[in-house]
Amino acid sequence: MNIDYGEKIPNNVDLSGDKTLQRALEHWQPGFLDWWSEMGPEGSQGFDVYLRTAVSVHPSGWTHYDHVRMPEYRWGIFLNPAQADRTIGFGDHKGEPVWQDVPGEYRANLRRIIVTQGDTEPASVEQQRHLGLTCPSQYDLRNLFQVNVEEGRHLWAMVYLLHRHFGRDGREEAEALLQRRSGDADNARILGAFNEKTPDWLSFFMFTYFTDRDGKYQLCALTESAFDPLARTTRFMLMEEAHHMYVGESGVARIIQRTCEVMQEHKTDDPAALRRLGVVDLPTLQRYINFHYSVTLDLFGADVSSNAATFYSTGLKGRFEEGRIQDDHLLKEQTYPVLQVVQGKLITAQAPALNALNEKLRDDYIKDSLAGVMRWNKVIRRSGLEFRLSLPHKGFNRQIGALAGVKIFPNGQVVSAAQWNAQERDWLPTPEDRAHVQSLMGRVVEPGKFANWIAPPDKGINKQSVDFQYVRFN
Ligand code: BYC
Ligand code: FE
Ligand code: FE
Repeated sequence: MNIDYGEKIPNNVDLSGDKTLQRALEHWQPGFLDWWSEMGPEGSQGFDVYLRTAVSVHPSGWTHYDHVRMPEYRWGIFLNPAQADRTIGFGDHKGEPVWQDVPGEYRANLRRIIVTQGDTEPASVEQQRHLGLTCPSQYDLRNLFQVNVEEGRHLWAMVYLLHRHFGRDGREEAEALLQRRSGDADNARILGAFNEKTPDWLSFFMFTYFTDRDGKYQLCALTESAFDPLARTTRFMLMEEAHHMYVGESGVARIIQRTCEVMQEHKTDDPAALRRLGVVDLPTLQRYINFHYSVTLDLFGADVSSNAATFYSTGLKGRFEEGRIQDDHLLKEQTYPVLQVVQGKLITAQAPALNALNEKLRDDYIKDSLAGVMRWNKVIRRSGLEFRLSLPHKGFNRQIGALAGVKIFPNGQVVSAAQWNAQERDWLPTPEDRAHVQSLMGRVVEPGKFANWIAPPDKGINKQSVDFQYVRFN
């Protein structure tokens, strides 16, 4: 299961054993590299960056760390080993052997899922492409680039499936993945959150905390897939994902830490004063949480969705930790609670469980998201301050599903458009908030130095010191 780096496209799928496929992917590769140089991290071309590269898919030793010239990063194709005799765990085909090829009748849906997953990966790189110019430290710059190269590799993972299993339309979809652009008016990325801007590092950390976590949950649902190549590739992607969420959680925690230090030192919680002192005040941080959390909740799709029911029944996409759930894994009889607004009030209705699978995955996600917010609050509590961060109500600021368009405050109160408009500034980042955060963004690249608005991390990467030279600028 070691990865062959002697090949033009590093892989552990015996690519050289299928010359036609190898040629097709080698044909796609220059297009990918062109996309990377046009839309990948700005100004990074000559940098040597201390990056981890996958050298095996074995959990105990899959990483290798070294300085890599950025555009020479070796993107490759890595699948977890096949599990012998794996059977389908849910839906109408439960108990049958998993599929190594795509059944004709599920081809369109599988392609759509793979394309949607694949589309988010380059989208996030595009969203983050200017951030290197305003990094708060070398350590953070290195983490940004690590996330970016791995999202690039996640695109490769999906493109491999498209080329290998979907013939000509797969190749066309792979091409289209390089054509769409985040935020483009004519050719946007597929899902809402991936067309938003990531203009500053607070947004970046919020994105990697909240939106990469959608990645975790969607990938977990796909590791259950009856289509075994998808299950195996998403399982490996998840190993990389953990670091992305760590970058987000620890990044936000370090911002909170620094703000609390300044609050204590100057004995103030006045946002205007704190802004003058060059840190992110906690109410602004809360508004960024509200924004990124609500935009990410939309990524789970409509609360009641016939697509979700079909994906599950046909074995394409399971639930989070399907194997650990004690039920019939068919869900024909069960119901699941979903929120609705009836006569201006939020009520809980019961939907058929099969149709409510997007909502179920969203609920699993919410639990996980909350845990990190509690850890952020510990940072504040340890500083002896009263302020507490929270997640807004599930219905806050939603654009997808039954609650789309309904105005709901963070506390869950359904309000009129007029009430919403009067208070929106308290709940979502204002242009002034964004301008303030933007004003903090300088560029700090001296090893071991950090911008004023963020505390250093507790530890470096791969047991290196915090002041290690993570990036050589040449
Ligand atoms: N924005 O029946 P519904 C990651 C559309 S993140 C815009 O609920 P479904 C990463 C939907 O397409 C993980 N449109 O849809 C993170 C449909 O359109 P049509 C990404 C949306 O299919 C950070 C209609 O609304 N992976 O990896 O049940 C950095 C009806 O909706 C949105 C996946 O998402 C939206 N937010 O559910 C890098 C997994 N939501 O057909 C990477 C694959 C829905 O009416 N995707 N629509 O025109 C899926 O499983 C499903 O497509 C979704 C949507 C769960 C996303
Ligand atoms: Fe990814
Ligand atoms: Fe990620």
